[in-house]
Amino acid sequence: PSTIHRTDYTPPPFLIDTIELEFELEAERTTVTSKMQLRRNPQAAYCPELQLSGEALQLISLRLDGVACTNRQIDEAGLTVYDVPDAFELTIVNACEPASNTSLMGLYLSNGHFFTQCEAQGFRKITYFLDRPDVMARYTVILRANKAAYPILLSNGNLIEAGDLPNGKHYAKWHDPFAKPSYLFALVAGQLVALEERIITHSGAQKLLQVWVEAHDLDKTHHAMDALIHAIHWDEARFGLELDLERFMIVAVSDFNMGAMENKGLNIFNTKYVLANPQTATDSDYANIEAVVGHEYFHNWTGNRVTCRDWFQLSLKEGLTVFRDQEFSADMAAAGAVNAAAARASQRIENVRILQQVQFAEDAGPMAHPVRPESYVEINNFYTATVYEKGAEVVRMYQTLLGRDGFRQGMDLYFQRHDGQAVSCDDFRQAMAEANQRDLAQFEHWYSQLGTPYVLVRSQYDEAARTYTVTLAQHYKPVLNAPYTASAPLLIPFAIGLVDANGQDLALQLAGEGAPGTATRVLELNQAEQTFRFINVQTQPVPSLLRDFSAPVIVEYDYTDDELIFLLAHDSDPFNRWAAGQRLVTRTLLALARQAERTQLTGNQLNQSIIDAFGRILRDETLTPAFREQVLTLPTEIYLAEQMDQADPAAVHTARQYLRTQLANALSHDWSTIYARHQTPGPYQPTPADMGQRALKNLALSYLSNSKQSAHALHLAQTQYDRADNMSDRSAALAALIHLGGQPAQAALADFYQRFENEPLAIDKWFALQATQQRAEMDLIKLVRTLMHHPAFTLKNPNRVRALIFSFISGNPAQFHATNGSGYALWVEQVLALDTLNPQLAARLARLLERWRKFTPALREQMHEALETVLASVHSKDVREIIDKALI
Ligand code: HT7
Ligand code: ZN
Repeated sequence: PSTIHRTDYTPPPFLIDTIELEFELEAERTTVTSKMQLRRNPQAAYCPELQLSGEALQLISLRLDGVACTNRQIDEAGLTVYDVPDAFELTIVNACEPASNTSLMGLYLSNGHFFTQCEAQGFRKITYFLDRPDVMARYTVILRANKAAYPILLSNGNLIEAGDLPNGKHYAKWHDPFAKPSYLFALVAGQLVALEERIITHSGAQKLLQVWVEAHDLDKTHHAMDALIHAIHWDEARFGLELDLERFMIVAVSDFNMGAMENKGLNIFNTKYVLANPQTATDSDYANIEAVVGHEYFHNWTGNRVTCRDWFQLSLKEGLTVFRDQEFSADMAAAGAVNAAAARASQRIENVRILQQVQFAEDAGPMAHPVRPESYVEINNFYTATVYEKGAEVVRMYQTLLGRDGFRQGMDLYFQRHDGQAVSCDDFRQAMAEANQRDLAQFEHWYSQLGTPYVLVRSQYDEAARTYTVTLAQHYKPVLNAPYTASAPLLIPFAIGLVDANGQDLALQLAGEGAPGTATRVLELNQAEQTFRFINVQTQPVPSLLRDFSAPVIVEYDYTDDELIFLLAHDSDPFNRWAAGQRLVTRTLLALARQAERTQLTGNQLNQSIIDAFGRILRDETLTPAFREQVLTLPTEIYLAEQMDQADPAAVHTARQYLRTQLANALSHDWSTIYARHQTPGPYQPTPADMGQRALKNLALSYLSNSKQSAHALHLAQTQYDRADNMSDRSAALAALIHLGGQPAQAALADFYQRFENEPLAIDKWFALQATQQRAEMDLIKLVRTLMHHPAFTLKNPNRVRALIFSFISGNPAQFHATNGSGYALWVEQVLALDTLNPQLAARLARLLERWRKFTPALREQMHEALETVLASVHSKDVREIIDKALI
């Protein structure tokens, strides 16, 4: 397979102004007629022939300006039409086979309904086309299908007409008034029902909102609808962006490769990010639904109205839209909270936790790439944490540097200039710069530099001069097998505070400034090394560095344990309070892991002051329950292994279990009190306050089930399981019961399965809870294999595969990395099984071994062998790219 390079971009030789599509929808063989108006692109080099992409299609006929055309050729990449005129009409009739399409790209079937997924390059599996985002056309779509089997026929835009046809068929005609790239095309046909709402937007226009689902799921659509309405109002208020279509539809589908898809006016969603009622969805599900509904809706402007010139610019829409959905979720949480700042901070902590855990590891491995990648083999492999999460941090830094108003002005200029266009990350940066009269040339490096930057901090207090000097130096660490250095220094907004001995923030004053200013200062680090001198500092402070995580970097500063305990207790920046706790606990866990590699961990090996510090947080009623839960949640085993020079999953597991048990026992009285006190009376409500209470209470249950008081924990878990009126409580109780083991666990698992047999998303939880259980005596590989033979398991449903196989590998690294290689054997089998079925999902699974060089020699060798085994039999370019890169 060939590598595509960013710098090879050339404009499309032809443009397509309009396309009329007609579908004869049949499961086995669907016929597509496409009539397109094409013309040569005046901006492009002359090209005599027209090359259209097409995959797995059968060409039935081709006419050019109404005349049958034979001057053409078909190969595995598509259709070439030779010697075409400057402007012409092309009519193509082709067929595709939805029923046998297991890739979930293009046109496919799920539960007997038709769906499409066209991003990034799925449209070419529907018909021959210039399937690239800078070719934007106006679509008119006619769908014809059997009326009884497919009573609902949907596509993008507005419904123009509908009616019956002979032979039990019917049709619907849709027109989308906005030119769009082919990746935003969608159709849905099936037996669906909708929850409907009508709203009036800012300009007074009435809009129809619909959430389409299978009939038995209608009671689970209200939260998604609420989220959609909130998102519409939020985008008007925060960015002045209004819904531009008469109707906006969301459709839920069970078989889906990702979370959701922002097709113009017809968003298609994984059921996991739409369906919720208190019985089947957890608090996290409710929060994720709000975030994903917001995300896809916000794409209507950032992605659809202004789209990407080429796929290297993916972060232009994804980074920006993730930033927007994060801001939306933070505003929503703050609006519903007693302590708005705390609610906002908890959201920020969750966002950063994912970045640090997933993106930092990606950036240090063989798939490391800049936010705007330089090359790819398969674009589906570049829907990554770097493009999404680091991309969102890059956008956030504009706001940190320019202020909220400045950022808004930049956004306004961006839309003013580029509405209806396909543009690049440079165009976005240019709009931000010009709207704020700032030179942001240096900021470009955030798009082109791969790897996580480190900021080394040195500080010096001069008691006589009452000055505190902070030196910031940016650098990179060579990563395994991919040594790289910075091309040039980045512009890093580095937020800092200085905390005095009483735990109070100092009003910061830099040398040369006439008066003290704010407690937090955003220093602009734009050189390799820079020194900042604060004056009028009366006593030696403790620095609070990178407040609110103002840049996606790793701070290196030699905090003592006591300083971290101090910041954990006093920092006014809640994010840094959490970060101090995480630094402390990570340090402790890594020391324990090193010890576990040499000897058994027995007795109490912990510094009592650390336990006391966490105990104080746990008991501090001035802190929100949500925040306390976050501070007392230990870093994951994957994150911890990543922090070791040589990842040793077994040692990490031992260390983490040891610390959990120590914290469980030392604070067992507090855990019991917390458990009793943080019940949520009244009916289930997914409010930030109730969610926080449930999170803390269920963390207490989890710690108690790891404590000596297992009989007490068993009683609490059993009672909670039986009485739960919501899935958060029921699944947390089930997790505790599984952990405690024995007959109660088996009985609860059987009950759960029976209760939710007809709720696939709940059954996913049933698989995931078993796959992620932390019981050393349990052979989980054996269990996973047994569960793979369960009648409810199928490789064809990505949610199910993620629930069982992905959850096991990421949630239980110690067992997956068993020294006998049984985990790797499972991985090889499943990557190869998925490789032909669903290459996109197979590649995601393949990535779970990409960090093999990081591991201890014995594991590394076996992982290497597993990668070579896959390479020998792989078919898809998706998986091949991952394995090739891992083995370089
Ligand atoms: N823009 C979408 C990305 C996407 C996707 C979605 C579903 C299936 C396959 C997909 N490939 C790419 C989702 C988003 O970021 O909003
Ligand atoms: Zn997106």
